[in-house]
Amino acid sequence: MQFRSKYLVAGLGLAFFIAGCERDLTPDGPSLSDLYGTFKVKTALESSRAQVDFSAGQSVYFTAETSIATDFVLEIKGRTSGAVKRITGKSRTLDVSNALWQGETSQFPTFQTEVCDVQLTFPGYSDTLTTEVTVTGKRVVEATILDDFEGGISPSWTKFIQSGANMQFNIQTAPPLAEGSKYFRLGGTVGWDWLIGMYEMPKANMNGGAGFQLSNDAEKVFFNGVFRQMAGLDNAIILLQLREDDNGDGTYSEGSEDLWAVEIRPESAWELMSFKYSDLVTLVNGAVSAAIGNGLHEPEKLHRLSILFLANPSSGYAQCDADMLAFTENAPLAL
Ligand SMILES: [Ca+2]
Ligand SMILES: [Ca+2]
Ligand SMILES: [Ca+2]
Repeated sequence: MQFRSKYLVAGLGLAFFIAGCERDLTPDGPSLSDLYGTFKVKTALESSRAQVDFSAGQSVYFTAETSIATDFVLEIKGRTSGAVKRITGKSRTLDVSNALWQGETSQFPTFQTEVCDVQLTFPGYSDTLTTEVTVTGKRVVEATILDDFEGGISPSWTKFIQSGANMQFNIQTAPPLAEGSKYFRLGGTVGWDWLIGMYEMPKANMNGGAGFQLSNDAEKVFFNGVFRQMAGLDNAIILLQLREDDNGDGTYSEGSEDLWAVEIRPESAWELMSFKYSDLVTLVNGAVSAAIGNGLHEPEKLHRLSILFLANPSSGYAQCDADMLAFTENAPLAL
């Protein structure tokens, strides 16, 4: 009945007629007055709380109201980090259902504890609404983290690096950042082999030897990482390999047990990529092939994870950066 009182006040008899027709035509859809009125901001943008501690499980939502349903772009920007969270939609009102923020990032880096400027715009209209919210605690990542590189390169990795030219495989801190304040650089020139370097995380190095402790449901397990490639280059391949101890004898038998893989070819901007375990394939020289082992995706049998950094040996220097390598369950990682 809200629109009735609105139009009674406005004295628009015609609107009554339109609204009456609309109810017959689209009983469940938005009212015509929501769609075809004159655009006007009715309630300013507000934050549901001035301070939000994501580490304590808090979240924040934003409210605003316009006269008609319209496309909106809500952008939250960290004043210190430059991190951006973007929420888009089409509605007459912003509320907890369509403007909720739980500390995650749309555009890296991740948010710090900092003041964030919040801006609401409406494509096609000039109105810009603003407010602020202060992050007092960072989002807690629910994941089995292999490495976030914040403390250097984890000692749990074993590595093999070719003796090529301009070899990297080191920690970087120069912006633009991805997660936190450090990330890992893979780079080098190897003129005689596709392999430039390789890092492996054996099960024996995880959780004091207890292993990765992943779910046995391959539909629910995701490998995640944030990656980018040096601008102007496109020759790098990050090959992720997951070896399974199919027969449970404690070792991986080359050539007779499953080896799942995915090739990652990052763009120049940081991107969070997630791969569902059950989508991983067997690759032989880059081509999808028949499974080597029992052919079952069995995350609980993961024996070791390998990250191979490759490039065509004739293509010269190759370089990628990586951050926040982690497994998640039930959903891809959100940072
Ligand atoms: Ca990091
Ligand atoms: Ca085995
Ligand atoms: Ca298997």
